[in-house]
Amino acid sequence: MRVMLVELGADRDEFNEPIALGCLAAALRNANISDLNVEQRWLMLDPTLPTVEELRNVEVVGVSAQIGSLDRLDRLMGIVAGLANPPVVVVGNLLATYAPTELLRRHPQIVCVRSEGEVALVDICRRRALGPGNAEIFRGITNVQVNGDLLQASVGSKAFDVSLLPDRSFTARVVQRGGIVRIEGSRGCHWGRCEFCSVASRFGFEVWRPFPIQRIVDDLCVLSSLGARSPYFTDEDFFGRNYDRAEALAESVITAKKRGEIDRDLNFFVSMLASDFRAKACLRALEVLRRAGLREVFVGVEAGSNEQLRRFKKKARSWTNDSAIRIAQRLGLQVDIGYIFFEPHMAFEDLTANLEFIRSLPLSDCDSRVVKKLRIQPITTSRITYSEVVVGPLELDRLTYPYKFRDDRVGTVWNRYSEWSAGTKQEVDRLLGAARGEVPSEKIRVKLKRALAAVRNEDLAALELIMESVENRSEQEPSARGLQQVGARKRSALAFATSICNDMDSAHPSV
Ligand code: B12
Ligand code: SF4
Repeated sequence: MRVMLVELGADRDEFNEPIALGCLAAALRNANISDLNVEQRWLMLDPTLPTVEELRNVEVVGVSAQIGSLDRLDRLMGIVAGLANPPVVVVGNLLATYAPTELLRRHPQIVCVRSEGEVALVDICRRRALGPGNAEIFRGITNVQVNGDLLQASVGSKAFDVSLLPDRSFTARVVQRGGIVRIEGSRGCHWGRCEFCSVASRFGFEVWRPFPIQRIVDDLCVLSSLGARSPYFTDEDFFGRNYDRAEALAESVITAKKRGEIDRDLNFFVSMLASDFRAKACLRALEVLRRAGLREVFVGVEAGSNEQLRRFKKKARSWTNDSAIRIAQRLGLQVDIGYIFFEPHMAFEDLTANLEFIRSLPLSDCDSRVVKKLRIQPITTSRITYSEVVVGPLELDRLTYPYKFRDDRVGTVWNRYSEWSAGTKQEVDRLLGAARGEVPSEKIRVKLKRALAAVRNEDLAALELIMESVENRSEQEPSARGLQQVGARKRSALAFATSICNDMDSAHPSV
């Protein structure tokens, strides 16, 4: 039986290892389906869609559809339509998870798998292996959680073997291209309540599932042998409040490094909650993790305004966030943050609080874009909370609802800022990807991160000028000369960051 897995790629110029494909390929190969042949295609590596010829004897096509991949999905469905005996097309990942109804309206012949795909895809392939028609029963939305029963509608499967290592067919090429190698240590989030976040609709409320320590260490050994030196943990909540487990994991990594099973220089990145820093056991674990190679932590700060944090139902207030960042830095870790500067219900004062807060943080290594607006995502509580500001239907390919700001002045600031910053997004995305990925040396990463921090500071300077002019109700273009000057500084900061990135590209071995 031939199965083709296709990762359609994103519209960002980041070279992220398609770990979902690796998980699905491993689950299929582990499933004892007779004569199974699994091929994997990643359009970021080879942008050509599979042809009619290539698809001719394929029985199941598993498509991973992220934000910004809809045009490729449409084209793929066009190719499939040209086949006399079309395969079963199973679509998973973000578009299928968060907008299955809209996707099925567009392509009624597909099977949409919400959330995790390991169990569902194996089951669909098993059915298909019994002969054409058998997979037909899956048509429509599937959360297959088999346990003897089909189409049992619950999200967040516990039924698959979490000790199974993902297939790593693409890792070596990701390393060669200076891309981002991904690894999983857990799934879900113990908090799961943040208004804007979709983690609960994927895994269930307050569900956090750790992977076995040995699996993570084994996976790191494989990555290390493939040349990866800076894997990125995709976990939304690396600790899951289980700090002793994290410490034990760190000890195991240290041992594996001593034994030469993991390269001594391997370092890694994790995402954590600001509230974690309040637990003594977490600080202990962080110390051991740092010795094991923890380089950087990402903290979802999201806002400086406590009103906004309360509306977001974050498990932190501005003081929790402030002290988290300072503690992380004292421990010698690089810190990156998530920040949702603009929110539809905010007052102008919240904008000011957000600007003051971000300026007060010692964020020399934070490379992320910080002037962003909230995305109202489907299947989140924010869709209900903000329903009165939503002004149109779901934008399927972006997975967001368009909205207006309650305070017109906030809306004006956002529009003027967006206009000012338009045009540099692709370039910044490429630089961000390079700073997060495999690098020729950690010194260069730090240099690039600092250069990106300088770009971010110019964004804040422009925002401040725009806010001042809107607050003073200036009829004029917002301090046009000042903005031009900031724009010129931003361009030169970007040129500097780009030169570092180009040096990095030439230092990577050729592909
Ligand atoms: C790495 C990452 C990124 C990277 C790379 C993204 C990329 N395009 O590759 C970067 C930093 C660029 C990024 C950016 C953004 N991201 Co992001 N990101 C992640 C993160 C942390 C890891 C993804 C991952 O590798 N997971 C591990 C793999 C194994 O899981 P998976 O991909 O979900 O695959 C499973 C299922 O989806 C399913 N599946 C997948 N493919 C298929 C195919 C078939 C056939 C089947 C059956 C099943 C199936 O089975 C897989 C195994 O169980 C997730 C959080 C998370 N932990 O998933 C957020 C996440 C995906 N990101 C999110 C968001 C919001 C964004 C941004 C919009 C943020 C912003 N404001 O700019 C941008 C969008 C950029 C873009 N245009 O794509 C949200 C998406 C929510 C939503 N409803 O849209 C997530 C879920 C975080 C969150 N909790 O809110 N992101
Ligand atoms: S802490 Fe992070 S992952 Fe958890 S619900 Fe909030 S935003 Fe989502």
